[in-house]
Amino acid sequence: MRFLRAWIAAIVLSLIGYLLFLAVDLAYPPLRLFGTMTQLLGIPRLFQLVHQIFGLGQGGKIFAFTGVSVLWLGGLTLLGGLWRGQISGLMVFVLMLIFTPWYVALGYGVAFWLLLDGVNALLAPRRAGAGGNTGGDTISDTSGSVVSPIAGPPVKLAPARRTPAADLRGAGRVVTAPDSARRTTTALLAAGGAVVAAGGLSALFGSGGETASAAAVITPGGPLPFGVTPVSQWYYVSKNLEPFDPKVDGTKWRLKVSGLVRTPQSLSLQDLKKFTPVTDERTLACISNPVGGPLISNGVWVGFRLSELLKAAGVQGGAKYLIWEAADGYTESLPLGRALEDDILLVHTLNGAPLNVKHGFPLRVLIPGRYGMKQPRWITGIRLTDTDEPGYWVKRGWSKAAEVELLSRIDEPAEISPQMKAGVASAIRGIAFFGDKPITKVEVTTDGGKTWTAARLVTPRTRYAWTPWEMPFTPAAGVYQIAVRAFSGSTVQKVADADALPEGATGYHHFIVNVS
Ligand SMILES: Nc1nc2c(c(=O)[nH]1)N[C@H]1C(S)=C(S)[C@@H](COP(=O)(O)O)O[C@H]1N2
Ligand SMILES: [Mo]
Repeated sequence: MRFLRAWIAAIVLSLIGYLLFLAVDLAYPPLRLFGTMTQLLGIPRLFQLVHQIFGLGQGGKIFAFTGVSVLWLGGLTLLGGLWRGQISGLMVFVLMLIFTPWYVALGYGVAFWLLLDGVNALLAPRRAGAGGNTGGDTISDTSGSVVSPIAGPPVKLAPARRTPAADLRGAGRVVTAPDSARRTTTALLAAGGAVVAAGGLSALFGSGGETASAAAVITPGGPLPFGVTPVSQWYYVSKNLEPFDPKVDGTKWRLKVSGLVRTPQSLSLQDLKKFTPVTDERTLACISNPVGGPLISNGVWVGFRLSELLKAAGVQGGAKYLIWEAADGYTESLPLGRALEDDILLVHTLNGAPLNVKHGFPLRVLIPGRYGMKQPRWITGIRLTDTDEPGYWVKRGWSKAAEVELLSRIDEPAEISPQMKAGVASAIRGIAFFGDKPITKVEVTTDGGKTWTAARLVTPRTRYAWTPWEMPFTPAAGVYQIAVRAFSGSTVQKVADADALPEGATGYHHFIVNVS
């Protein structure tokens, strides 16, 4: 019963905490715990293990967050069940110092203490020693007296055990009715807590994602140009669980330009219109994309040049780094020299529609040649500094520069159960990409690398878009080991297999096709 009451207190505390998180952005412990745990993914073996078990995308994160929730609620229940309010509160405070600021830890410690005492006072059986089974339920002080959890002076415990006389006097029966009522209430509240916890988790992972991406459904006046990824199929990677991605209010949003600038700026979405619009087709790739993986997309963006904004703000002499700030607390940095080049775009439109929540509304940055981790979404601030402040993933062991590796991928036939019919004229197709550098040649093998044939390249419309390629193929029945490799001038795609962490995956995309 003590544990059930602690469970109720834990649920109430979590609910209050979550409301505070929504209302005033107070750090939410389960989310903090989750953030601390993602740091562990900086350990290569762990990262690989998690990705092997759960694949890419949100699967691993959902598992981790569920684990964290269980840990959080279970931990509170255990603490609250083992010790009385004050001690439990103190333990909560001390343990939370590991992953939250001290004032949050203090607030939660005190709140849990009060909640636990409150719940115990309301729901604990009131028999002061009348029943032999109440020892665990009463709060006893060292003098052996029992402090009534309700109110009033401590009651001296005369006999420690129930006496037959007490039974005869009916003492036991007098309290039986309210006790069972309390027991029922406790059970109901505890069950309610379980429903709330389950509901919370399913709301988090169920429909939440769909509503967030519903805004992505766009009808651009016709079919997209060849090789452009529809927003609905755009890859998605986030440090946040999708329901916790920031939902920015466009009317209140400001882009702050601060630090070592002559004229600090605070720009509304309207203000951005004064910058010269630039439209460009660009490919974005995630550093954790494995060889042949899906975490790469290509779109048509509209925005303006970072260099124009920096000119308006006026860069001060001592500035050496540009620090990006984002609505979700994500940060990244870039040496100022790179930041001043005019190929960096701040974009608000993808494939003809404003960025949706998932992909960075209202503004994100595109930096050619770098992986997605260097390019924050939901940006809120640009700060110029004289010292570097390593970014979110850099602090967790990922590449500092995060420059895109030369890569190529086979899309047709599909790697998962590839189907090709003997004697039917078909083609092997795919894409190749090298960030800000051009693809000059793509070669395909169907015999495990004994011979290579040059594929036909589809010249990209812009410099920073991927290069589609295809090779006609009319196979006879048999088993084919197909693979692809790309070239950029004298640079050849790395043949050695390397894991994504820390510099991005390398190696050839290859698999076996059975033709019958
Ligand atoms: N604010 C913010 N920006 C971010 C991230 C993030 O978690 N928060 N993730 C980065 C990573 S690792 C990648 S690969 C791209 C993914 O962008 P997309 O999901 O729109 O494809 O966003 C980048 N920008
Ligand atoms: Mo990424």
